[in-house]
Amino acid sequence: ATGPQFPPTHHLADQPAVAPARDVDTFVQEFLEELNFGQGVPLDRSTINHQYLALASTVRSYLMADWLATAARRRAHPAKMVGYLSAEYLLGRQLGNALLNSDLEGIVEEAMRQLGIDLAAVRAQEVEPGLGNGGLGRLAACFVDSLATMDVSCIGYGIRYEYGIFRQTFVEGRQVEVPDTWLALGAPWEFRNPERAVQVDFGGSVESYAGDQGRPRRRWRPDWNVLAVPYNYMVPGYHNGVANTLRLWSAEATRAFDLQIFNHGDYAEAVRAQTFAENISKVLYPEDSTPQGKELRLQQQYFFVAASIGDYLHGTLPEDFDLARLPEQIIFQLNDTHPVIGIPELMRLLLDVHGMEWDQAWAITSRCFAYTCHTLLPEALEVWPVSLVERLLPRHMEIIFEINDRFLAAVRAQFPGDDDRVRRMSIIAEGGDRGVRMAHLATVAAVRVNGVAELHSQLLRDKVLVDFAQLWPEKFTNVTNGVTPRRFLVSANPPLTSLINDAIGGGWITDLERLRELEPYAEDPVFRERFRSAKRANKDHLNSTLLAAGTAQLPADHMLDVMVKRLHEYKRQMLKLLHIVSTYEGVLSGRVPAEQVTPRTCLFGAKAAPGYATAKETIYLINRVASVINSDPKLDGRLFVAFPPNYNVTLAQRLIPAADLSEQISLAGKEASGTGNMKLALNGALTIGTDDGANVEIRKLVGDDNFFLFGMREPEVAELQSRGYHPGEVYASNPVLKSAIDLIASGHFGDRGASQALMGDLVGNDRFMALADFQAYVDAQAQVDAKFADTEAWTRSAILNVARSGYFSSDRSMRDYLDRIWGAQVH
Ligand code: 7GP
Repeated sequence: ATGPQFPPTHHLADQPAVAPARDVDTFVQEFLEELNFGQGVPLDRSTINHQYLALASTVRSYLMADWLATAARRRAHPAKMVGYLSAEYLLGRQLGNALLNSDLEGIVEEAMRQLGIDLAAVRAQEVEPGLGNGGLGRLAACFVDSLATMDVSCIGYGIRYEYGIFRQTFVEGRQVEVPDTWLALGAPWEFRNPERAVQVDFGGSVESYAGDQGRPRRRWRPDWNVLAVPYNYMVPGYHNGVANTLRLWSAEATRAFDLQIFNHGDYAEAVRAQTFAENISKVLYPEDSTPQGKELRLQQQYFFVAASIGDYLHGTLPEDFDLARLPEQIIFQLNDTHPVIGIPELMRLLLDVHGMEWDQAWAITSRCFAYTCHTLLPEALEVWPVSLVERLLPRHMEIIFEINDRFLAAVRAQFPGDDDRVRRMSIIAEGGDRGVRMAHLATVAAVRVNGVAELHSQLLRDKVLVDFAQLWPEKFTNVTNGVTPRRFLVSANPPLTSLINDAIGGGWITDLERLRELEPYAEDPVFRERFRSAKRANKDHLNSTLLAAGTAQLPADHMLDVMVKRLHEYKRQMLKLLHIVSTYEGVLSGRVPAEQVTPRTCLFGAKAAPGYATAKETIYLINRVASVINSDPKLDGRLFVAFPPNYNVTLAQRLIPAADLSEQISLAGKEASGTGNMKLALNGALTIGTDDGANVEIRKLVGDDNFFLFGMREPEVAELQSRGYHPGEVYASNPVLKSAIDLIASGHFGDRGASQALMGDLVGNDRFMALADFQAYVDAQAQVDAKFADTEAWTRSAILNVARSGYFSSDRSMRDYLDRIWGAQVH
């Protein structure tokens, strides 16, 4: 091994440049200065928003001290760095996290109390930065939290979208999207760093010229550009004085571009040009698990990746750095295919800007990237039209062709005469509309390719990328996802946190496997009662949040059964809805006496991509079912359906600690991992789930007695698929299922036309086999009811879920990336 290695974890930072005082009096003083001189108001005239901004700025200065100290220490002891490239970071609120990680909660509570400020109201003022869609974006946020906590040198690169994921509202049950104006009331956590702006070029053509000693070379003549301006966010580690950087790029018109037009006196054209440039970071594409083949999206991808690699190469590394040693200094982790255009970008810089020959440039590039795949849906893999890439990034297209030619030559050498294999593996999809398969490009160039749970990684190897796994078996690895226990347990669930602390101390917060020490407490009736009272406190807290949002209250004595995740057919919200409707139909038809129904509140949280019609129709149906069921006296208040709008990280932090049952019911082989499943188990919810994604590992760890498994396994799904699946036959042969579907289609829940269309599609197509798993699901739900009736047994299982979920810390995921990917010394 050569070059600097990753440092051991948990180093304390050196002294900061200016050490903040960390006492209440000083904090009060600093806060008032921010309020008076930063916000320009005296305390008695300040609004909650002034107070929020002043408090955030005050807290930020503490993070800044750590950030300066961390940077100074890293300069003195350089170590290999992780450049995490992600188009999404679903951060959640910053204030609570900053207070927790920098250990300022006590000081701030007392300071605000002395000033007569309502800290809870101030915290509620924060609009979370929703710069991501779902699992992939939230995972990136958990990973940067863990890396800071483990004191690993990392810079997270991404896009500062002016509008994040839309705010979801319901109008007569239908989803209506409202723009997310998260920056409108101020952005106290970021600081703009205009001197480090990077110009990003687009378009134009490529020309040949004679280089050194007359060597023929190529160079890009772009015809437009934008300025990428960095905004830094500090990522504090937990109680360790470390703050890493999250650098999000914002697009602005370049001065030259602007001035040139202004000088021609065309004001309107100058403004148009500016708007055009700024559109690039204007809005997050609200797609989840499907690619958006839009030109603007490719512009976004290249924009942030070119800025990030440029920033690292030409802004971060010392000027005289020998680029041959680049792989010892940096590993760029590609969070799905969105940043994969970075591969030809690095090649271009090494070839065209630094004058290297192909073999040397490739030797470097092919050691600087690793690729994480987050899906199993073939339709979710990005393919960009060659014509588009050629027009937007002509030099990159040339480089991609060259990478492909050399790669396919190697494939032919290994598998002579196997033209089919060559076609399958090519980076270029041939046929009418030629396309660039970004996952293939990533796999060819990456040091390592990983899936996000064991089953997913196995299916990547055996199915999605099987040809590549045959060629390079050592390239493929798994890193099971994880979640940060700081945000999703300590911060979200104070009652459970203090219960755990009382039992086993606080060491688990950075060493989550230590939750195992809770196992014996599952047998302690006093502990179990305290555990239940923590759940009740969380339910009350959730209720007060829902009340404030104007959403219906949840009955306190109900089982809280939650399904929170993006709305997608493969996740099968419809399957859960069918169970709800069949329970209701059982009571209506007299098949089941109401008093035999377990009191349950079924809670959904889900956004649908605005263009995803079936998903939106499903939301509309859930809302209609809710309004009928919630007001039907025949159910005697035993079944309740809640669908609070705008599920986001903030709501997740309230909801997850209150949950009793976690719904993880995707069709086996479709959910890459899931991370909500981990958060819920860690907070003591029992899972009802299929053998899919990380459910497999959760069940293995918590034990079969503490998990409700149901449904087809992946090989059975594949088998049924190839045999031919006929949902209509399932419908016809299962009277309970048929009655539920018929009740919906009859218009009992309103809008008969919409109901019939959705049920028609289900019975006719059922792409994700909800009907095939229906009976198994209903049977498993009966087991849930039986267990819930035995309060002590349920609580025991819930405690064991907490005790055995330590593996799902994102700290462990990061250690796995360090061991299996980032430390990897390759050929
Ligand atoms: C998600 C996967 O659907 C989910 O199973 C996984 O837990 C999560 O990534 C984190 O790995 N994928 C996305 O959110 C997504 O947009 C694009 O995938 C292909």
